[in-house]
Amino acid sequence: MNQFALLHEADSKYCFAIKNDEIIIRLRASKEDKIDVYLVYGPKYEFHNNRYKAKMKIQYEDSLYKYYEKKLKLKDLRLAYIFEIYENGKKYFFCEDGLVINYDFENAFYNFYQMPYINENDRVKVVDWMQGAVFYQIFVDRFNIGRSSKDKSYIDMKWGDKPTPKNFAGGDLRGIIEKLDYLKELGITAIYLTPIFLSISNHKYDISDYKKIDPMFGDKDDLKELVQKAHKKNIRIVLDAVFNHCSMNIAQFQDVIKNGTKSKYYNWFIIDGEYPEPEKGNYECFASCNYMPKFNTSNEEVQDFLLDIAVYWIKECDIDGWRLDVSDEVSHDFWRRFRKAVKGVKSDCVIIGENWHDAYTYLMGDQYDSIMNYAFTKACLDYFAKDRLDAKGMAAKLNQILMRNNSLINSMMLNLVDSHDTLRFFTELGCNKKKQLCALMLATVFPGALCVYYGTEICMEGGYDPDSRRCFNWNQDEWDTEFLKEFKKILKMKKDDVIRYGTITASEKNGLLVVVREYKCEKIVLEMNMTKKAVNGIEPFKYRVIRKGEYNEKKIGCNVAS
Ligand code: ARE
Repeated sequence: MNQFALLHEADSKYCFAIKNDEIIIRLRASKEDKIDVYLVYGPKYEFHNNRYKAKMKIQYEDSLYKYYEKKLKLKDLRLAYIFEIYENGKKYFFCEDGLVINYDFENAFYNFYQMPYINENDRVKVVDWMQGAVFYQIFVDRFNIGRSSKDKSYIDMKWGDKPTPKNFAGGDLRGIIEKLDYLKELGITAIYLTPIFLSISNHKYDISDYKKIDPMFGDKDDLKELVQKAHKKNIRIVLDAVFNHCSMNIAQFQDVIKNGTKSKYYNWFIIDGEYPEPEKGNYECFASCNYMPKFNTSNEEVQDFLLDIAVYWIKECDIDGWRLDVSDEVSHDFWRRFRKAVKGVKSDCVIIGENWHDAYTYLMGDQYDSIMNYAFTKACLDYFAKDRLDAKGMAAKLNQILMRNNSLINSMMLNLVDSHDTLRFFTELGCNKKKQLCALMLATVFPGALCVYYGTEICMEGGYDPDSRRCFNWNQDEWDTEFLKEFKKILKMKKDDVIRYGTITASEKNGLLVVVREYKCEKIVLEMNMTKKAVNGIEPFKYRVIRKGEYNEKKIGCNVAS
């Protein structure tokens, strides 16, 4: 047995409460080892004479490891446990002392693993509506121009012209309100808007007043109306919180430019020198964009300022969540306060970080609920577009991604294949519609929420920013209605309990990617063929979905024919 591969950590993604009296325990082992693993557990204060033993099941397998899992319902919330491992008839124990041949249960006081107590407020809370949500991401300037009397003189491109980094097409909040029926019909349950507050750019990631909606997009009443009308249709609204940085035009930064160290806002930013000098770039900013000075989020005054904004829009307009821009460059300390403030006014308001990398330390229940799952995006690129992964590699990759976090967090992940920051996935695929449907099907069956970038449903194309931000094409004569029909069918599946709450296994069989979701006595099996020849009746770039209930078996989402 490869004992170096064995891993367990108490109070982590390897041991976490899913309810007040239910926990999941995981053990990592080498993929090569042929072993049987049992969990030996009991009430902490009685472990020496009152124990149970349960077999653990392999639930995940990546390229190096397999992960055993066991769910336990507890009567006593103070749990002691160790692992009993069999290899070639030989017995071992794995405990806080590592791998041992004998374990002295009579004197087991120091070296068992433990869940000392399940404290309600330490447990990860699930935002129920996130499980199985279908998000629609809108880059506001490019979705739709509503009927309004707003000053349109800023618009400097014709709807449908090729976007440049700086031009304005005129999309706004009223435009979204007018398309709510369209979105409802598509199967959307939440909308994520890129920033909408006062800013001179078309993307509005450089904000100069966080309490004012940019007049290009509308006003507070428009946002209120959007939220109210969306709520009536059971659609939630999530806004973009740009709290890492602001615009250099914000009053506080301008004050520092004028008064330097004498400004009461000097410590709101991170400046090297008496005055910030944009030409010199002697202050921290987003990437190397001088016009986006970085907030000093370790400063409590800055924290208070930003928390006030976060709470303001929930109270004023009843929004349902925040997507956090560049969240990995903002302090954990701030996000902990942010969570308390936000959940304090609306407990099911979702918090979604924009961390492109492993965000485990933000996802332990005290900061965000979810992140934009760019690791999933990358896996999809490698499997569907770039031929860098085969089904076996893809299954291993998906398992590895799932093992980054506990399963409650996985059930709220925002899975996406593209966004305003990437090329359009359809373009990455060389405009292959079959592959696009396969990728969207996988993203639907995968645990969590799905995020659809506006225009995906009508096969919009686009290269890197700004090309990924083209105007939505409202000319229905140019839509592929067959594709749209298939796409809607896929989205419908997200509502299914087995997809919302089920466990997942991902594996490879005969070159097919096989994803199985199980919940109570329901089971859904997705088989996908990305090879160049037909396998088990599934043509290349096609999939088959079979639902297996307790008493029935039927095909529900089958597009096996080419
Ligand atoms: C503008 C130009 C770009 C140019 C850029 C830099 O349009 O062509 O490359 O400036 O000079 C917003 C606008 C952008 C604008 C940018 C700067 O939307 O159009 O770009 O402001 O003015 C990293 C960050 C991640 C960030 C991406 C873009 O970690 O947080 O880069 N995403 C958010 C938003 C953006 C937004 C900003 C941040 C700034 O979603 O829309 O840009 O507020 C790897 C790394 C990631 C990296 C990722 C992409 O995977 O690990 O960390 O993300 O690549 O580069």
